[in-house]
Amino acid sequence: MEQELLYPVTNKCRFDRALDGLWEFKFDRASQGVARHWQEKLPEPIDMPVPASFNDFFTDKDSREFTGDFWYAKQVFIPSSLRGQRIGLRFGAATHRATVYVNGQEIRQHEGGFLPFLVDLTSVVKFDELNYVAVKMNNELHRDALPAGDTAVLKNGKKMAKPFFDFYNYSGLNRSVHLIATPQNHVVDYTATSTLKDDVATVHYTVTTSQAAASVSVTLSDEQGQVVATGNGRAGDLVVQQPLLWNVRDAHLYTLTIKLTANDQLIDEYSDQIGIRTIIIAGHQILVNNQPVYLKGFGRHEDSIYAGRAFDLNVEKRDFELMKWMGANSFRTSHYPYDEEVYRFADREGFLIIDEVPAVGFKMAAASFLGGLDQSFFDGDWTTELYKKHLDQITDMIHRDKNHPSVLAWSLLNEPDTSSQSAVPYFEKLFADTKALDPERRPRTFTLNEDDTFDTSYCKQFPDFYLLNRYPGWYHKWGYEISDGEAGLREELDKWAASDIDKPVVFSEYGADTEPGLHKLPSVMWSEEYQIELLQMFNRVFDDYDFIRGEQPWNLADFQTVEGNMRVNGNKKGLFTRDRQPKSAAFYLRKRWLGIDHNFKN
Ligand code: CKX
Repeated sequence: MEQELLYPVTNKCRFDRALDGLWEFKFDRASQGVARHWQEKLPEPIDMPVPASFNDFFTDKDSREFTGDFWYAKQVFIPSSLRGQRIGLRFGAATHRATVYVNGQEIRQHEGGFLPFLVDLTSVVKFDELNYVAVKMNNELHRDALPAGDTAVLKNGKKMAKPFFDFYNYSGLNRSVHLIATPQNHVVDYTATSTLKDDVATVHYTVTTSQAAASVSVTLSDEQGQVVATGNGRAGDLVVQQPLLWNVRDAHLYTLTIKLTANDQLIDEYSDQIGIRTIIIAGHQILVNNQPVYLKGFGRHEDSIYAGRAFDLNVEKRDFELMKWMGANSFRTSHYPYDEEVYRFADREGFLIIDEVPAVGFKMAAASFLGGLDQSFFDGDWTTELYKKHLDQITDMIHRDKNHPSVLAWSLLNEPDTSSQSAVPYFEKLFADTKALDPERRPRTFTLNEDDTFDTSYCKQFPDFYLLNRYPGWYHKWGYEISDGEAGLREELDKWAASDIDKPVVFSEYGADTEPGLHKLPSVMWSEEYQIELLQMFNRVFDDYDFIRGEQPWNLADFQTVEGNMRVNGNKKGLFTRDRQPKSAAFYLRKRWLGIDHNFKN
């Protein structure tokens, strides 16, 4: 049960209840909690909302900046109506690591702050009673963990997170915790991949069940609820005549229903929405349903005022309305897999997602105000342990997100240091070990940071298409030198153009920190006018190179980071402010994007 990641549903055979609300909470500064049996009852706990990061609720800096062990707990009533079923707790995200206790017993540990895990408590449940769920968590950063960083100990003995990445180390139960129950024999997982020929689609499905017994039947229904295809067995093909395809910004979804029966008795049922579409990289084109697409979108963050990195349905709805207003059609889950609701939004709205694991900070001294030493990250003696966790999280991300039509590609790292030969063995193994994880074999890539150019990166041979993070006009050749920045960018792109590489290039980051409301004529950096001028420069360049097949400026909205002499209460490169209001550049870019189709350059 603990490897299962299917999205929880309630139906005739399954039970699902979100445990959102106030939980008990306590910092464990001395890591004495287990020794003091906090797993049986937290002493003098405070209230803490879930889902939420704990950091920004506090008014004292020691609590906001807390780094170390901390605990959540909740009394959970489990009705006897669930007796005989598999009982589990599904954590959407526990950042960054957690040990779960139920009624004082340790059940399971998990590391990875941005992907779900299941805790099987069938053997310890007390029915028709309150069960004490306690979660010991830790948010320390390490070089052999994702996302990478250090944990310093200040002279006053307090620990402090030193991230090698540019987003605040928000921690806690950042996504919902669900109490779930499934039949003993149940659907553990399914896959659905489509092929198209003329006007006929074939959806190849596979179903995994927890026990061999029982027969499997599958139906595919259209948006009107009409059954358009049926299948029997744990694998098969569902043939759909004149399918309503899932297209970019024109999404159509089908409902796949899987039933487990024995002696004509329904044992288990699981339904999910899928889309019929294909994804191919052909030369420097990205094809969806054999039609070229041009990505217009954003790098984003799960970041909002008060709840930090928690998933907030309200913020997500606003973000999708803003992206639609912009005429966008895509985004990257920078720099970690987002809450599953985000992918369901994208499935319904026809957005393409580049799904990214939190392999970020794999570069020492990514920026001066971030910690780190001056050596190649992949020369470090931490890479063996890191690799295991890295592959684990890629495996879980693909396992969780593989059936979403919105998922276009997998980003296996953000801005790793590939400017030294020592990175190559790590990448060779990573791209080999992840090749067969996705039944649909979607493209795999990673973002190249601005120091890792056509000339300096040793890892150009690995991506199926390129994601370039480039900052002329900001981190180099800034201000009045921006024209030299443009020339330098064109110089690099001319090398890509002249090379024998024929793959799509997408600009996955470019931008300028912009203080909302600061206006200057003529422009100066940080002003709204400068942000527009910088975007104008990049757009001029994009339109001159046919192999550039996408533009995703950094970032959709301003977001919180560590304190630093280059951060004014966070990163201000958003097209929108942190409370989701437009800067002038949003109107400029909207005009451009509403003027170019989703199949621009074709
Ligand atoms: N790239 C030159 C990663 C993002 C940061 C962005 C920035 C850097 C740019 C590196 O997570 O926010 O510094 O704005």
